[in-house]
Amino acid sequence: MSSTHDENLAVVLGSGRFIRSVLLPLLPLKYHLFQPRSNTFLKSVCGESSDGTPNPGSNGGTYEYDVVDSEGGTTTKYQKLDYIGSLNSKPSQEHLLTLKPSYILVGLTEAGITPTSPGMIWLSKLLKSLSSSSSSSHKVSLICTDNLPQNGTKIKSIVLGLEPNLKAYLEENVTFHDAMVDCIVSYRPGSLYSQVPMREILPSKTIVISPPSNLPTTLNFHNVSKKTLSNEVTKKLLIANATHTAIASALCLEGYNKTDSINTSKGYLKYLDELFDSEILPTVIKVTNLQPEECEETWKEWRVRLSSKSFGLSTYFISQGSAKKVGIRLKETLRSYDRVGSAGVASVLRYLTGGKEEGGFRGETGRRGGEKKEYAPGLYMEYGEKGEYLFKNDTILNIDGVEVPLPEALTRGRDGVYDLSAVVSTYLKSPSVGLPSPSQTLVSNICKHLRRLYSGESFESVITHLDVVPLDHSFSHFKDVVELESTVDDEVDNVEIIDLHTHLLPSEHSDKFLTGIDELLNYHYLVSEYIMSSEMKVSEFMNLTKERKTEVIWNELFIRMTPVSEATRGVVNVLKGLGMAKEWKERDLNGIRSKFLALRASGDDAYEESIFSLSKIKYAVMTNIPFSKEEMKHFKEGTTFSKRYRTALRVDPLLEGDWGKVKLAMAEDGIKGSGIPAVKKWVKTWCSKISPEYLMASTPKNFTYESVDMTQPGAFATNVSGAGKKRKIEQDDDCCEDAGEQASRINESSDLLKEVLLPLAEELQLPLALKIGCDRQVNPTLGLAGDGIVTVDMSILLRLLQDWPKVKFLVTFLSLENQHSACVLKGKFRNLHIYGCWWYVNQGSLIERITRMRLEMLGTNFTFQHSDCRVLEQLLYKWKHSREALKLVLRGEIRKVWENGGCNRADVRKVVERITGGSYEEFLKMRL
Ligand code: FIX
Ligand code: ZN
Repeated sequence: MSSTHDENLAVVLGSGRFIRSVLLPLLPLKYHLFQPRSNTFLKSVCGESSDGTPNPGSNGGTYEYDVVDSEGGTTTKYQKLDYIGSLNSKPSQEHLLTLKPSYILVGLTEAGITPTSPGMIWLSKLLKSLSSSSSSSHKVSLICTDNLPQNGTKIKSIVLGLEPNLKAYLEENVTFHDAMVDCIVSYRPGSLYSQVPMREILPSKTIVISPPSNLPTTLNFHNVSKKTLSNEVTKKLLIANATHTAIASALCLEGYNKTDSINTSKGYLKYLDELFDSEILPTVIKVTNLQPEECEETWKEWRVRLSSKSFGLSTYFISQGSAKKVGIRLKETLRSYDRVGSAGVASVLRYLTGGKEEGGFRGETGRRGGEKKEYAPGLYMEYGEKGEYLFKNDTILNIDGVEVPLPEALTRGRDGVYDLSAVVSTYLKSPSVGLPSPSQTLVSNICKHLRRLYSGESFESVITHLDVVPLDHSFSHFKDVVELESTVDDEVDNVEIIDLHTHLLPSEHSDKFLTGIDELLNYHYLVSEYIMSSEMKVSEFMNLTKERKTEVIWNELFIRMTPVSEATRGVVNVLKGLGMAKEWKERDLNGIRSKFLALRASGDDAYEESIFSLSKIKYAVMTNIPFSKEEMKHFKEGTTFSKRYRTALRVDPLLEGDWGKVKLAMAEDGIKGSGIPAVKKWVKTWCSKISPEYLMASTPKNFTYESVDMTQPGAFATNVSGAGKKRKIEQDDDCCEDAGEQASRINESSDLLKEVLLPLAEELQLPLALKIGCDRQVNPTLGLAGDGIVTVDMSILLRLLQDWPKVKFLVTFLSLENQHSACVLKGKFRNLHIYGCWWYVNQGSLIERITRMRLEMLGTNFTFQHSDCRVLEQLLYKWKHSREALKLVLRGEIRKVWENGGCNRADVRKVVERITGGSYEEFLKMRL
């Protein structure tokens, strides 16, 4: 027994699998280990006497653990202990107090870090005995491996609570390191009491501690500053652990009991990638000073470990406590993003739905029965016909003044006894999660996914089609037409819309950000309306300053005349919506100008956000023109902007075959060469820079597309990517491998559409958005306002759809007649999605007519509208007008459904959500 201080002596409190297989082997120390409660480990190392008591551990012993490599190979390793005892036994307790260690290693699990746990009580006694010993100035380091934020600091405060007199001694001599630990540890299958740890190869950041200790920093053990530790903790919690929580319960529900089953479907990892890219990464960057690259690195490393076929953890085991894990690991993400993460939360809640039973709560996967297995002490899985499992819960919700355990509240929510959204919202607000005011979208998304899971739909199907609205039996059928109509109005008014084509640019692109009354009144729709009635010469008008143009348009269209057109009514609507009814009434243009300035006083980004939120627009797709130097400079500079905007690459000159413009833009971007490969490279560079939702162009009046007969001599050289009649539907033709080689033979009369745009759309899996039916510059003196309309030959689109079955086409038309033919085509081609009522058909009466026709012909497989806004505030009126038209259509159409056999709010919501963006997002994801 040592009575003097030993530089290499470590007291180990706890005998968990992690500390045994990770920390002890990592440090070159002599260990005296104390089991806090039971003595099973002690017995397994030292054996037991005939009366069942463990042999004394004074001589220590050796234990085994397994290390699994990436190939699945297992190596058994051995770790020596100089002493092993139990805090239950008097001799061990006495032995502990004789020790003078330099290190105290704590591995007690979260429940053990409390003032009443034996581990903490004996730790305090040990420190007290050290403080009163002759060598009390000897330094001691305490390292804790329990997954608790600021674990060292927490332990220190517990010790001080138990032994307040130790304050000065602890300050002077004991360093309580905060630590982050990271290593997946399971147990050797079949080992008694799951005693033998089985761990993965140590990851690079296995243990990170702060403040730095005098132990050497190694590849897996890091001494770091407080700041670095906090970043490491954030990365682990919000990236690695968050994705674990978002999938573990779902795996249980699908009947998988090991995490490596994540590989059974491509959908799981794809979902986690999407969660990381679209929700976790933006959140982490926002809430920390971490760079995207290091977060991506963390996800990359974790992703490999998570999907390692050779190392799976018990999904049931790790789903324990997930009600709280949602709070710790996913809350930040859910605060500002909710689309993907909400599915993970729904899977947790579905898993935690159950009824009280002896020993815990009983849930059902409903998937399979099987052998009863204990996954944690006293907790079982699959012990019946319905994939039952027993789980613990300590989250209690206060529902209408009554305390109800979460599993029971969820069961009642599922069965319609409680309002499910009230249960979900109470859970999110409860201390378990701690989101004081969860957004409505978050609650409704979680409920949406949860209902689908309750109805028996698999998690895989839910995440593949995130935006589907489930059948909801908790809503009853409409009792009368009044209720039906008011529900339709309510759903249409409140749906968050995806605006899939606008000309808006974010406030950060300052010179391109259009806002305020002068921009509103200079809109080209109003310019053309003004010029048609005014006697002012067009050239004279065009030469006026913007402010002067505003004034003449105001006087003519808003004072001399009554604003009855769609565009003029829109301006009045904006004024009303932004609190300028008085100024409108008094026709006070200057008052309006100052009010707009005042609205922007708190910053353009805040103002911009308020317009999006007032208009209830989820996000708007921009039109980003690589031919515009001024616009692209913002992307080149990497200016960041609000997530309310998404990008689209506008490439009209490629469609028009305008080599001149293309070459000029390429030269400006420093691209050498002018052949097909160079153009492709240029477009690809922009795609990787701005990550567009789609490529887009509006077709010129004389736009044609001829299929090329590939049997003709030379056809292959000019159709390297497979365009032409040979390339028919369902034909999986990969002949574009050598495109680069072939392309050198192509000269500038090459067809940019067939040889660049369409092949690239296919290669990059980017839809091609076409706006068809504009007759540009029928009156060129009017500039933007001088474009007309043309009805086009629909066989052109037909040929495109036939020849390019792997390219998705998003198409809208200007001519009413074409709209009908488009519906017919959509009924034949899955690679077509029609959207919006554009420009000359963006009028209430026409929107109604087109939308009704589309519903009748296509169900909900279309997007009813896009705004084409150029000025921020137009979002307010364009969408208001379109929502009004939609309400009128749906009141009638839903009524027909209701008269047929009844329907409810969920049925209305499904229609509304699909045609205002849901179908579009589904189309983008669809595999052709
Ligand atoms: O091609 C387009 O994207 C059109 O929307 C524009 O050219 C047009 O000027 C417009 O703003 C229509 O609303
Ligand atoms: Zn447009």
